[in-house]
Amino acid sequence: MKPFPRRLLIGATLAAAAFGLAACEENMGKGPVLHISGGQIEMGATPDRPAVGYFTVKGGDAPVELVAVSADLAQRIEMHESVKENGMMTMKSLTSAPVPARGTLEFKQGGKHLMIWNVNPAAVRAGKLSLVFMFTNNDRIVVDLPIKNASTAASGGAPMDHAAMGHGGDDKKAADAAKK
Ligand SMILES: [Cu+2]
Repeated sequence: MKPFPRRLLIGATLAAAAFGLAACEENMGKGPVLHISGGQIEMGATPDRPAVGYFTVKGGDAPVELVAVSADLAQRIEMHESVKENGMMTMKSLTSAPVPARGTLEFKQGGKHLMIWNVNPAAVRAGKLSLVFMFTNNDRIVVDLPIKNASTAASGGAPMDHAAMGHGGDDKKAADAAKK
């Protein structure tokens, strides 16, 4: 007969001591747990442009705030929000973002987003960046988000299309001139 695993015994004892058995069982069963449910990083159109990060956080039983996101393989990460002010879209930087209890916090295009400077080429080659999400309840969640190349995302990988992307006006002028 196998002995009961020691690790499980310790875990159960600690949980029972901290929360009482009923709370523990409820949590282990179906209670929501704070987690990152998905996301991606889109590289800048040119290497000097920051990458942008989007993701979804699902809340646990209690409301918390996301206070920082960091990565070993990036120089700097900021949380931003795109907002309309006097009819103009601007970005402001965020020091925190709320995750409602049992709710959702979304960083998505046109809203909250991560700006990521100097993603290490090793991460780009690997196609993913390991991010650390830090919350007010001291949870630290590490998640690998896939890295998408801006040029492939926008143009199906054709380098000419990529080069033309930021210069639509000029190209049209050139095309018009060529017609004459
Ligand atoms: Cu931004």
